[in-house]
Formats: sequence, structure tokens, C-alpha cells
Amino acid sequence: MKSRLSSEIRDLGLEQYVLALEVDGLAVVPPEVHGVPVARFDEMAAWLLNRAEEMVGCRFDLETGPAAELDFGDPSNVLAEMSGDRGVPSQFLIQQLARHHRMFRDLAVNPVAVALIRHMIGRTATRFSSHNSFVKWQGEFGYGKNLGLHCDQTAVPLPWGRNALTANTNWVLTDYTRDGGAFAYVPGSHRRMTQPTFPEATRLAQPIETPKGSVIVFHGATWHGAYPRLVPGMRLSVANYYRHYMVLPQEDIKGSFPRELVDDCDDPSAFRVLAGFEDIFPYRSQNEKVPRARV
Ligand SMILES: O=C(O)CCC(=O)C(=O)O
Ligand SMILES: [Fe+2]
Repeated sequence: MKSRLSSEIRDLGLEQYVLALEVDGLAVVPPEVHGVPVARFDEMAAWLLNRAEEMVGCRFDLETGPAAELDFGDPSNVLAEMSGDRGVPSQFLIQQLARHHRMFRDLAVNPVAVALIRHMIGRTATRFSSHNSFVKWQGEFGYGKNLGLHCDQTAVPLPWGRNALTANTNWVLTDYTRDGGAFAYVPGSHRRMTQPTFPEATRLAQPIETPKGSVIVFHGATWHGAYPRLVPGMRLSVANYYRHYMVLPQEDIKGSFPRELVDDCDDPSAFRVLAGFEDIFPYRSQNEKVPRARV
């Protein structure tokens, strides 16, 4: 029988995850399938805790959280505010990870993650959007009463089609439990092809309770957010976010990524393509041929 699955999906044996993406809009892929050793997750967590300390100015510990009370200045909480809720944030993002360490570049070109994302967005149309870590600690508010439920492709005007305009991977660096601030999502919601409606979305939301080492892959139209972390300690993830090449990236990777870093990763040619370095758009100067007057 003819199949629309790419050869990568078949070669890597990912059919069951493709089915989950089609039906639920989300798949959880364990380490024995994506191939990144669990020890690497500990290295990434250790690196991120150090980086958090450098950025924030106090120690961060997986068991106890930040060592000081933190002041956000402007305490805006974007996901909560989307549903008109305000509260104290208990997380921040460490951005631009791919330029900071090779292990994050390797993760961004992981063949299993990229094959699943390309299945949703398109083989040749997939590009990087951003490489960020969500650094979360104990806090009752979290994303507020609606769990910050949203679709990542929200900025693209409706109507959406079935093809993903963006798609995401969340690499799970610490065990996800509901009380520990797990990812929340509504199964099958990507098939509605529209923004979440409340309070229905919150009622239908389910936690992804999965151990450190998994990667959660999801469609840009899947309704998702997170539960507040009610217990001490921290929840860490790396969100490698991808886009269709007609969608604006979050980070200006094509314009500002240090080119000399690209060869220092598991798959430089995939990295180059996904970073958009070979794209003609957006151009910075006249790129179309100009005729010359014959004299
Ligand atoms: O885990 C979370 O806090 C939500 C992650 C999220 O919304 C995303 O990666 O797009
Ligand atoms: Fe999101």
C-alpha cells in the first residue's frame, strides 16, 4: 500500500508516534527511541542551573529551587494574561541555547525529533524558531486558573489548515508530575484548528506525567500549558521550537547565529538547512538579477 509517511519515519520506526501526533496532536518519545542518553539530560540540567545562577544572581538547586526570593520588576506573565489572569510568575526562560553549547545544537538536529516535526510541518519547509529552556520552581499561581492553555501557532490568522504552521519539542530534564508542574494539554485539540475555548479547555486538560529523558512532541495547534508547581524544587525543560518557513521565527537565527559554531554539531548540513542559512528570504540587499543597458 502507498503511504504518505516519509522514509525517515519508516526507517526510524516512528509510526506509532506519528499516529499519536495525528490523533492526539502530541507524542511522548522515550530515550530508547530518540537515542539521547539520559546522562546527557543531567549534563544539560547542570549547565542550565549554572547559567540561571549567572543570569539571576543566586544559586538554583533542583531539590530546593532558587536560593533567594526573586524580583521580576515587571511581573507580567504572558500566558496567564492571555486569559485575563494576573499573578506572581515562578519561571523564566533561558534563551538562545543553540549558540551557548554544542549539546543544545545536537538536540536541535536530533533525527527522531526532526523527522516527527517534519512530518507535521513539511519535509523541506521546516526551520528553527527558537531554542529555550523553561526554568520553573514552586509557585501556586503558575500560569493561572486556565493553566496558560494556548496554541503555539496563535499569531497566525485563522483559518488554519491541518498542516502544522509551527511544531514544538519539549525535552524533559526533570521528572514531570502533575504537582511538580507537568505540561498540560487537551488530546485531539489540534483537530479543532482554532484557539482554546474556556472553561472547556481547562476541564479537558490532562497532565503529561513522564520521567526525565522523554521528549514531548506536539503540533502548533495543540492546546497546551502547564500545571503550577506545588511542591519544592524545580522543573526544567528545553523547548526546541520549529516553524514552517513562511512563519516568522522567534529568534533571528538566520540573521545572527554565529556561523562558525555550525560545524560543531552532530549534523552540520541539517543544522544549516533548519537554521535557514540557505534561504533566499529575507534578503538583505538586491538579490534578483539586474539587466545592463547595452552600450
Ligand atoms: O511547560 C510549559 O510551561 C509550557 C511550554 C510551552 O508552552 C511551549 O514550549 O510552547
Ligand atoms: Fe507553548
